[in-house]
This record gives sequence, structure tokens and C-alpha cells, in this order.
Amino acid sequence: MIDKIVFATGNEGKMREVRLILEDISLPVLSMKEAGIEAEIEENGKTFEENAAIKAKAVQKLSGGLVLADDSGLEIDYLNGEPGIYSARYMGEDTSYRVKNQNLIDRLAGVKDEDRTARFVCAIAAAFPNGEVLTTRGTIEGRIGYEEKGTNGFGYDPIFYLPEYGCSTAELEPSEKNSISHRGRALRLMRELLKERGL
Ligand code: ITT
Repeated sequence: MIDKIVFATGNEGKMREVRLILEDISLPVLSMKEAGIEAEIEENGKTFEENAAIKAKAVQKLSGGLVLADDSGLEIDYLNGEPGIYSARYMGEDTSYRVKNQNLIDRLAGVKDEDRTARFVCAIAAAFPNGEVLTTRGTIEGRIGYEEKGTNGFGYDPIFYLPEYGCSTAELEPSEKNSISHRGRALRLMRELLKERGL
């Protein structure tokens, strides 16, 4: 019997969003910390989906129940999709986002508005006790800004500008971001798949 969901992430910004997005699901959603699970997982996949599945399966083996994981990142078209699946590792895992964000702004110096297109991508994987793995994907299109703006969200949000909203994703309220974000979209698709399985 599946009586809880463990969400396999060490990223607190993600976890905050996940809790809100999955608020109305009938099962309790526990972080790895809350489930008492510690894991160093090598994300050696070539796609967001592969990496999400690697994380979900690794933690599933340790927890026994249903495990969800998120692999996500920022794709900048002018930089041929960088940092992409390496978004967390870009310039080193311990480098601050102030520095990473400024570096990306600098790499786009002189690039005009219409060539600053970018997207956030999120793959969610669900690993079941019977070995089954499901994945979903969500994206949100935007542009790289000229300076950091806003203090909500996490990671690259302050430089991810949404032309139709006239602000960055770090300037949106958490619930507003979740309603349009890559993570919101991918998680809501996963919630539907879980519902179809009676969860
Ligand atoms: P876990 O693997 O433990 O979940 P992580 O931070 O290492 O945590 P990823 O490998 O999926 O996770 O890297 C995702 C990175 O992409 C994240 O650290 C941010 O830099 C960036 N990112 C993803 N979603 C984002 C969002 O909604 N807003 C801002 N940055 C985001």
C-alpha cells in the first residue's frame, strides 16, 4: 500500500514549490530529510528525464515507497542551451547565484532582446515499488534579463524575465510562479498520472 510520497531533492527552493503545488494531493509529501534518507546521487544522465529517473530510483531503493524527483534547469538559446542539465553545477555547485547570474548576464552582453530567449525545463520522475518509472516534462519560455530582479524563488529566477508579465520569475508571488512554471506544469501532469493509478 502506498501511503506517502517521498520527494527526492536536497534543494529547499524546489521543495517549497513542490509542497504548494501538491497541496491538494491525498498522500503526505515528505522531503528526504523528513523521511530520514540521505543520499549522494551521481546525476550522470544525458537528459532531464534520465536524471530525474536516476534520482527517483536511487531514493526509491532506500525508502521503499513511492518516490518523486525533479531534474530541472535553464536553457539559453544564445548559449546553445547552456547551462541546461548542468544548471546546478554551472561554475561549481558552491558558487553563489549572484555570481552565476551575473556571469550569464555578462556572456549575453550586447545581445539584443529577441536573441535572449531562454526556457526553464523541469522533468518529474515517479519511481514505484514495483520498478515502474513515469516521467513528465514542463517548460516556461522567457528571456534573460539585463540585471537581477526580485527576491522570490531561487537559483536563476532573478534573471529569468517574462515579457508578457513585465517582470522576472523572482518578482512573482510563489503561487503565481507555480501556476505557470515548468515545475508547476510537470508536477500537475504527474499528479494526473498518479490519479489515473488511483493515488
Ligand atoms: P536536487 O538534485 O537535490 O533536486 P539540484 O539543485 O541539484 O537539487 P538539479 O540538478 O535539478 O537540482 O538542478 C536544477 C538547477 O536548475 C537549480 O539548482 C537551479 O539552478 C536551476 N533551476 C531549476 N528550476 C529553477 C527555478 O524554478 N528557478 C530558478 N532556477 C531553477
